[in-house]
Amino acid sequence: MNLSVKANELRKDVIQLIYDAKGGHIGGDLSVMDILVTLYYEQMNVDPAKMDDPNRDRFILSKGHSVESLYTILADKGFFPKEDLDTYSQFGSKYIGHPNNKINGIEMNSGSLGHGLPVAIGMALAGKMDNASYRTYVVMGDGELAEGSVWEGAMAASHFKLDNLCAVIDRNRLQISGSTEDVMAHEDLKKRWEAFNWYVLDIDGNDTEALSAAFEEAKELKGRPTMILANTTKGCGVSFIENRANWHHKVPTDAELAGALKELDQKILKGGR
Ligand SMILES: Cc1ncc(C[n+]2csc(CCOP(=O)(O)OP(=O)(O)O)c2C)c(N)n1
Ligand SMILES: [Mg+2]
Repeated sequence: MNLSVKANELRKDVIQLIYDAKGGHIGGDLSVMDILVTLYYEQMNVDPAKMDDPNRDRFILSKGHSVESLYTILADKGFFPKEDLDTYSQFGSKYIGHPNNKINGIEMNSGSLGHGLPVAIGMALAGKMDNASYRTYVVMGDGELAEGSVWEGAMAASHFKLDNLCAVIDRNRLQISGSTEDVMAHEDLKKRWEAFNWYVLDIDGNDTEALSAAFEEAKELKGRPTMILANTTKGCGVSFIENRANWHHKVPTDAELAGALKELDQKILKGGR
């Protein structure tokens, strides 16, 4: 499967979903898509019919506001019927604006930033104690790193030598109100995670081949958790959404919807990014 094409097809679904529901975190959905596609279509051992399998890989979308990207993947993979998403964001629907573990495929409620890494560490530690073979994956935002609980997790994961844990930071350099470096500076991010004794890979996070290679490398590593610094573009794939803080949470107009779908169709026709 061409993962870049799949990611752009799902970007179209995300934009349509947000347009129809008149709400959603579009910028972060588009930046994280290649990461999620590489995990769900290539890397992770998760089966929609076996979410009670103790050996399934665990996944937490800690930047829970990007749930629309996860929804389109789970629907496409058959975790629930695609029509369920017609109720997205409607009163009474379980398909709300942040991950909800009442939905097949979702392990943890998230959205309050800073909680995904600590919970993932618990899952990975439990896996070690049980001598289990599953791996645990967690995806965080870069703005999310302003939460102190992330750094408590950074300490704990290396303390417990959690080589069955792979974290990813969607490093799009924007958070809700502007540049991460203006709101709460993070650099030098690589050195910071290395100082906490993580193995750090610094890659192009919108390149599915680079992502595949990084996840494979993490699987081989022993004695330390891996952090993938996935350098992405917020709004990736749509020129007028890319790198603009005001598209963190915004609904496209009719003309913007048409323009966005057209840009993505052109990329799909070209067979990639
Ligand atoms: C604890 C907490 N504080 C504030 C928010 C509000 N909030 C939602 S998204 C967001 C910005 C997150 O930025 P980032 O992690 O960089 O996400 P991305 O750029 O990938 O969308 C904030 C502050 C929240 N969800 N949780
Ligand atoms: Mg960000």
